[in-house]
Amino acid sequence: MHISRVSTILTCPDRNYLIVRVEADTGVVGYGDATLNGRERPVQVLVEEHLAGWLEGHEAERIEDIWQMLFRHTYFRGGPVMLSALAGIDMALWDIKGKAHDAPVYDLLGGRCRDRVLAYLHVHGRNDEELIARSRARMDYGCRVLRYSFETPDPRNPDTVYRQPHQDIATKERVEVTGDLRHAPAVWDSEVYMRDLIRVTHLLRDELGEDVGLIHDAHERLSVAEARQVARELEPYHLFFLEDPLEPLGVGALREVRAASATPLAMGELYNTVADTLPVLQERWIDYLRLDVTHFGGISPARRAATLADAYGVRTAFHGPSDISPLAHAANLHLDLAVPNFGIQEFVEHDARVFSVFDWKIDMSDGYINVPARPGLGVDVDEDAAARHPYTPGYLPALRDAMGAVHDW
Ligand code: CS2
Ligand code: MG
Repeated sequence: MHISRVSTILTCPDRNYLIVRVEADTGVVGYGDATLNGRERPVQVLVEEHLAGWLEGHEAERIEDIWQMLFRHTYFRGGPVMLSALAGIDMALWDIKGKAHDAPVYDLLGGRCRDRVLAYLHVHGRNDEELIARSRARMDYGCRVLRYSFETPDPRNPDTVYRQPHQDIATKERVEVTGDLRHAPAVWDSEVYMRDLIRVTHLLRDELGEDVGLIHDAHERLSVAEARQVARELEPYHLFFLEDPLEPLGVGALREVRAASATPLAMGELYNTVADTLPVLQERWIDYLRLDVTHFGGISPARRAATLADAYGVRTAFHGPSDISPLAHAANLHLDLAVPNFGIQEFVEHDARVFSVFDWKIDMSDGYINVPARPGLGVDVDEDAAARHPYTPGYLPALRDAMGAVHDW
């Protein structure tokens, strides 16, 4: 079975998704996700103009060989654009292999280590009442672990609200999709946020009790001293984990956050290569590795990194936001079933419009996802529907502090 054609589909049923389509000479078609939020076009050009031609004629089942060739051949390797392109190709090849052998991808990865997948959803509240009510609704739905975010009015300036990024679809107020960078940026004050974080966490524990796992994403907005303080002050509320207390390049400083507190830490959604994960694993600075399968080059390298993490007692918590497509979410779930050191799966529900393009239904009950036993990744793409939703440029918002200086978003 040889690759006969590689192409891309850029579609915006709700937000932008870049799909890589690989066709084999047997007629089998595989799809993979190559979406890089806000930078979709460079990845598309890379796949279509630089990689597709080389792939055509290659044996479709030699996934690792193809991956190594594409990764190393550039010489100037790495980075999110390159690794997202590779991810789209890698996922599509796993999809083809599964379809050709009539097997779900998790079977090709060694088979299921578990029957179902523990997942967490986002919950966002614009005020305390809404946060508590929405958390209770999630718990009534069966959720065992919640990722909470909230909004804090500035005590000195009531017109200003500090809020964390979130993708709580039900609030219909996602902070992560804006028009463009010329729009008035959001503002940020870490001191006000930190004070409110401790207050809100206390409130949630009081109101929701001990039987729900709590996750908070600091989204790389804190300094080392702030991260240390937050991790320590959150300790009494025993979070499931505190996510991204520091930006990824500052990993060395994680040592200090680790030393300051027993709060479990999670990191990894901005890593692109296995080598990026080494310091945090080797030093055991984190408890959960949160790779984004689409920005990490796909299923093949994510599997390698999970194996490495296992050796250091670190579990997986793959990134599952709505800015990657159901193809990537499916890839996550196949890995979740197959890796021994699975921890938890982030799962942001897509807007209903997304399913007009991606035919995929998962069943979540009692806080766990049951993965359907369909061949390949198990997601079908309606290419005509995708064509009806053309690409619409969109970017992440920008964040500035009270002095007007750029702040990590
Ligand atoms: C977030 C993401 O899900 C998460 O943990 O950090 O929503 C992130 O903000 C987006 O993927 C950015 O595109
Ligand atoms: Mg995050």
